[in-house]
Amino acid sequence: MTKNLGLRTIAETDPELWELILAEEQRQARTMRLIPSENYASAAVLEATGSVLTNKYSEGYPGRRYYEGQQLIDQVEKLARNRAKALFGAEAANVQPYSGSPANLAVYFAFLDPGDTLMGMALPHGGHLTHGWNVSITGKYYNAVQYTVHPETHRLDFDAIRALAREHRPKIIVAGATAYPRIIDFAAFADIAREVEALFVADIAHISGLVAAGVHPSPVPHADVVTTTTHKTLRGPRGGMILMKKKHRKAINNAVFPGLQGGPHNHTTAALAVALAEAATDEFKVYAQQIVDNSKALAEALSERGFELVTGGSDNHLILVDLTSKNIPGKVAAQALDRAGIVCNYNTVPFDKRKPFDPSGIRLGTPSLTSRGMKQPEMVKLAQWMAEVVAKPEDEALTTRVANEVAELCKGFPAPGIPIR
Ligand code: DSN
Repeated sequence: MTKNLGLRTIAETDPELWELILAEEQRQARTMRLIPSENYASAAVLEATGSVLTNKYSEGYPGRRYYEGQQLIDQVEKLARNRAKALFGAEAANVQPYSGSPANLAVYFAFLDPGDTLMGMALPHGGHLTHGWNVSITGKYYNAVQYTVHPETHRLDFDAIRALAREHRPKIIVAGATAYPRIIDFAAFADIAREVEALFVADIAHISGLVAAGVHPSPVPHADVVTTTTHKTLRGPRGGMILMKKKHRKAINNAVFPGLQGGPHNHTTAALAVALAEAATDEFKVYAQQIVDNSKALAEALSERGFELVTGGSDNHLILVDLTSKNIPGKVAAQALDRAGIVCNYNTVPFDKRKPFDPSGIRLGTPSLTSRGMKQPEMVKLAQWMAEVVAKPEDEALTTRVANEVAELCKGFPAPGIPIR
């Protein structure tokens, strides 16, 4: 008897797509993933993401919805919200943003009018598109003022940031980065924001897992609002979240819904609740510390092999390598490394002389490798492979040999959420 269409597996209904999923599973299992914004969600997080909660519409918030049938969804959203508040010590939380960009946009929508001044870190210096970069809606609808890192140290320069804030009197100051390898001093940002009477927003998308585990200082005591994605170091589903002081709850909630979004993605909210419970465990604290230890070990091993690191090292999950002295563009290096089973992304470095689509650097991060249980010895092996490949990017025999060695190493470190088939 043939099964009803709705009961068949992907393999039965869509073998072409199923093959692609299996192949991607293998790619993720056989390679060393160094993209610092990626991770392996746990089997439990994936299970919630694939649950029937995807079937439900729930515009509104728990207790105030525009659809009936919310008896269980309300409980799911409250669980996620309460776990977020407890984990980060926040007064209030909104777990509905679809991802980090909508979370940031909702915050701006709550507090800014078009043309108001927004101050954030310039994208080529490590900021994010939504911190006011010119091609983003946030750079087009608002008067965006962009701070950079110090021309020599390549670290945040609080004297320059303060001077810029005094000059432009922004309504919002954003701290946070996508390519900054050092601790961010949130108290220093808060002090500047207070002085110019700006709202202080911290975007901790990259580091929220480190903050949750206490291995990076938290902005929660200092910031009016904290935004984050949920799928990077926090290791949850793809999504976003906003933490805030209670006094901002109404404005932010109204900005997320009905201001910017429709129905929340309940399957994602449930998966976030799972991830937040995982992040509250001692095991996660050990994991987060190991991310940082691995990053430092990889940075040291790369430096020993002549790689020039922006700021000279790393105190978080991320390393930015300037390949100028190796005479190889970031894109050529990233593509050769990808062929060798080492997956990273090319990236601008501060004051880059090359173009963003063909920049001087590569960006590395240790969250995914650490999720597989890799430690300092594997970081040293990785640095050795990277040095070999970057020295001879066109050598196909070399990249094939390294890809095979990487795959062999990966077999000993199963990736969370990927079944061994
Ligand atoms: N796309 C993310 C990253 O790779 O850093 C930022 O949102």
